[in-house]
Amino acid sequence: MEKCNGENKREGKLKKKVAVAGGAGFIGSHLAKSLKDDGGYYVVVGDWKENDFMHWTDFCHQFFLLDLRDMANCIKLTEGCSEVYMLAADMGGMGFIKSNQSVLMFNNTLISTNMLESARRHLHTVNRYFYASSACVYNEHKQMETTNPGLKESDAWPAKPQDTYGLEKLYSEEMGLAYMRDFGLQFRCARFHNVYGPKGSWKGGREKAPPAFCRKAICSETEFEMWGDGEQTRSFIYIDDCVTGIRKIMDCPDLDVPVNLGSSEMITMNGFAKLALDLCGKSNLPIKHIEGPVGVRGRNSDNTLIKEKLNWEPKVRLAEGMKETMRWIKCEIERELESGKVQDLSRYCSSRVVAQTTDSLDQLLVKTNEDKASL
Ligand code: GKE
Repeated sequence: MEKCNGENKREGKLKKKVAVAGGAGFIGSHLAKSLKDDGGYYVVVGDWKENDFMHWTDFCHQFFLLDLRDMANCIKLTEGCSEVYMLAADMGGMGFIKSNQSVLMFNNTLISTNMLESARRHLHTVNRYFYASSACVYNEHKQMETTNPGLKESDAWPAKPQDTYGLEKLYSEEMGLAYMRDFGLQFRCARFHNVYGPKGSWKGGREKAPPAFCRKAICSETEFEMWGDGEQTRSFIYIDDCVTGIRKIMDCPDLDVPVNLGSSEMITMNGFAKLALDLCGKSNLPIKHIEGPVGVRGRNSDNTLIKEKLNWEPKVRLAEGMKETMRWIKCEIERELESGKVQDLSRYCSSRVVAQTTDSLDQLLVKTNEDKASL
């Protein structure tokens, strides 16, 4: 199904056409909006779902509701583009990636390989290709201590990612690098370290710790539920920094190896819960530790390479970014209360672990046949 705005189509002739795969997702939609607002780009987005918080005309000029597990759809999306940003993935936080390993591996392998090969077929127009990788590629043995000094890019090898989600990302990085060597595709790649901010998933099970902690801090009255002992550490990158970083990496003439895109401001999850509670004026609420998917013990971003190559690193402090995220999630919850969509906030005091189903696998041929009918 193609949705496009005629006026914007005319405008497209004067601009650089770029594709954002997964552009209706959290990071993709913010990136697409930044390119659109820039004024010099005609932004085409392809995704298998619409954005939950924005209308497509807010962030792109043309929107294709397409299943990117089918290569014909990827070829259509990338046609005539000079840049391709590949952010499409079936993904989520620890409540999702740990319990959905087979389905994520199947879906993401198809999307990543199809998108890359589609860009190769359009090499006469595609100058650069960006691939969104993840800190999940890193060897889990390098993440056993809470005092992680920062993961260097070389720490991904020898390979031993904790989950299949990270293994697929690492394989797709390598495939992009091989396409660059063999076919001359200009490949750029960033390893995202837990991106957060307004207009991202904050409920349902796919949400990562930052929105989950905001939601729980807003809704909890007696205790704050936490998976694990809370001593595990992470760093989080604010969405504006992430978008700035992607654009700088894409524009850099000689950054042709995967690079960390993350903050080096590391925090324990207990400290992070305290930050969220402080922002809600609930500093004294006790933390209740429960069983749950905890992931690696300690993770932080070493920013030596990005600083050397771009003379830049993410700037937004965690307290500042969380304030914005908290404000937005508060509004979402108030809207749900006013509309009667939710009456009892106690359901938001816990996080869900999403059980794996084969629904998306069973949908594959159905959806792609529907897409073909509309091509
Ligand atoms: N999501 C979530 N929700 N995490 C919680 C919760 C909760 O209610 N309570 C405690 N945690 C803990 C998790 O157990 C984990 O130890 C930590 O917060 C961070 O969880 P996360 O944000 O879901 O995900 P991770 O940083 O462990 O891993 C994510 O890393 C990214 C890359 O850095 C992955 O889920 C990937 O989605 C992603 O690529």
